[in-house]
Amino acid sequence: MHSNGDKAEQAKSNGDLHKAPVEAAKDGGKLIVLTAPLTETIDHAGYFIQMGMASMPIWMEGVLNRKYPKWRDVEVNDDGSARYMPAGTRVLEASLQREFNADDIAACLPDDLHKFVGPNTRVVAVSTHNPLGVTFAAGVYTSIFGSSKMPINSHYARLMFKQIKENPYRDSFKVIVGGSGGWQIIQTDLYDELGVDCVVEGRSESLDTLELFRKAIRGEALPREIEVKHPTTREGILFPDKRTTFGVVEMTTGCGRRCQFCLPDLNPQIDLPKDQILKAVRANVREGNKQISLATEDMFIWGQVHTDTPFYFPNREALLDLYSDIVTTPGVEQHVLSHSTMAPAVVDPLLIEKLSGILLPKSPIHLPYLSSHPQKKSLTPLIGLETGSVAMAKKIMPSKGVPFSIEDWPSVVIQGLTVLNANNWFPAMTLIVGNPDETDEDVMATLDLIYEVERRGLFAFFIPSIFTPLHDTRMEMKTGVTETMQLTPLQWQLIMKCWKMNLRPGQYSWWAPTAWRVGAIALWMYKLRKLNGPNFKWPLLMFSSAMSEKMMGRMGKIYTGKPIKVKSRKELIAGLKPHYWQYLREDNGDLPEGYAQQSRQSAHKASLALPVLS
Ligand code: B12
Ligand code: SF4
Repeated sequence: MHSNGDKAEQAKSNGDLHKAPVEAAKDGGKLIVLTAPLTETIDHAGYFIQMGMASMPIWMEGVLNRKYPKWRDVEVNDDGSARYMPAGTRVLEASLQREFNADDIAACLPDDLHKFVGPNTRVVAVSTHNPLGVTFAAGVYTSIFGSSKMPINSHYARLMFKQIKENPYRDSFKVIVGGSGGWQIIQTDLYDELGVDCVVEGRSESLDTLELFRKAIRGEALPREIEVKHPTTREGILFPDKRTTFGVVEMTTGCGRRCQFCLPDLNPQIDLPKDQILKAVRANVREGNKQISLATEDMFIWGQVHTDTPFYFPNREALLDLYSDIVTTPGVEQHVLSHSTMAPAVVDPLLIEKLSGILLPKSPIHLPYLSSHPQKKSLTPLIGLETGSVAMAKKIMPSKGVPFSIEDWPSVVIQGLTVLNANNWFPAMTLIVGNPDETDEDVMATLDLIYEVERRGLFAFFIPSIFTPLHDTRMEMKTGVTETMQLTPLQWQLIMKCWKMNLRPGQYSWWAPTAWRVGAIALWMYKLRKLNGPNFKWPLLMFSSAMSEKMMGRMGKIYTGKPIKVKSRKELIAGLKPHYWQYLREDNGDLPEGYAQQSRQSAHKASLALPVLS
């Protein structure tokens, strides 16, 4: 095993492909070669580097290079294949190995393609998460920064496609693209420019995916786009026996809350077997990974899918057991949370407290200004806030807060965040700006909620993004704001207020201050005022703290928010439908009036139903 960092990557990453020493593929190359963009494969600098690369334009790459001079140093195996690859590529590899010989398949980084692609190659399969940067959050920030709208990740994805297109054997193989970002190629119709033959939407385990590869190997024409089925059972999901980027191991698929804009929610709700998860964790450790992250839309549904209890009442014991076995697996030194929802923190605060005891010691994230943990550790799951407007929430995500009513969404957010912060969880919360039909009142309601968070001294990293109608979702045909120029003063204020608040713990979210504080006003004078229009001016001045918010409010330049009525946890619980009471945990307290009587009656009924022993 060695690192490929010191070679001619710098030259190649600048698009200068011909300066790299070219070794021919051994024995005519592999039948199937798998690859993924370099920027989606790296994992040695933590999650945030990839998120930063998705949002920062290519002209800001120097900022990253200074912060992480070695970010390109990816480890490769002795034969030149990749030591780690994004989980999607690894599952694809496992899926193909059901049909094809492992020796006929190689997974490598784009710069090493020439070592594996030869006259025998019939398929180059690409897995990509976000190749063109036209998704939530990623698009908006690059367009705010202007001139080159190309995010760093997109630059590297395009470079990979160029490397494949210019391969001397290009005529003898097909290029098949898959992964959660494949739809971006379909939607922008960049097939020819990128040299892509076919985009697969859906999972590699599908038999239709295998048939597609067979067709390509036979040299038959492929459809431009194909939708393949998602497995519907736990057994249908495969687990790779190799190392993945960030040690990503799947935990669940689907979600169940049915938000209208959401793509993963369209997948079947499945929680994956613990023994398989642990096997994949051990495979990562065996291959040198020290970090693990369980991929999920909502970690709290695991252990409660298709049971007698609704999935939004977490299975405390199952979750504690799973996470404790993961973090105590020998060799696991770091564990990072992926996605979750907010309501479970209100439903079961004790679960959060107990999980913190298990997970904090292995968290690599330190927030010295915020955390009360002795080593200042914290947990930062990604949680969707999306809007603070109940009217908008009813339209786009009526079940986001179940078991609580969506009418109580702002209270669920505040109470949930209170529980999380008390246990050193400081989530990254996404917001959607410019939803279809969004009114000034909707934006003001979201600002009210953000100001309430600030007033209560709570903390989350708020990540606003502009509404993107994701292909295949229930909002696919809707349009919201399409250019930053169209943003209203209030929408701009919301975006800039969120970032101003994010900067409070300062240098510890390195990419936010770097990206946003670098001469905010100078940048505005130089180019942003033309690009983003007059509505940007006062929000930017507010962001840069050029004048106090109070003063700007008095001048009528910004909206300073109004206090909102927040229900306590007890009040939220009291508002639950009585048939949900049976799922409450008594040790969390705040039980509704009449609870004791109801549970006595259920216990009595249960005892009558017991068989009589003689
Ligand atoms: C872990 C994760 C991350 C991690 C690590 C990513 C990595 N490189 O490994 C981090 C935190 C860095 C990350 C960042 C981002 N992410 Co992310 N992430 C995820 C998450 C939770 C799991 C991804 C995963 O590994 N799943 C498991 C694997 C097995 O699934 P998979 O990749 O989809 O692969 C399957 C199929 O797609 C298919 N397949 C995959 N490749 C191929 C190739 C071929 C040829 C074929 C036939 C099939 C195929 O088969 C596989 C299974 O069999 C997903 C949500 C989810 N549950 O999928 C979001 C998700 C993919 N991310 C998302 C987003 C928006 C982002 C960001 C843009 C967020 C941001 N603003 O910063 C960035 C972009 C990063 C970048 N490099 O540009 C969105 C995708 C939206 C989209 N593209 O349309 C998702 C769906 C989350 C969401 N609910 O919105 N992410
Ligand atoms: S809670 Fe998140 S994952 Fe679930 S449906 Fe809504 S947006 Fe999708």
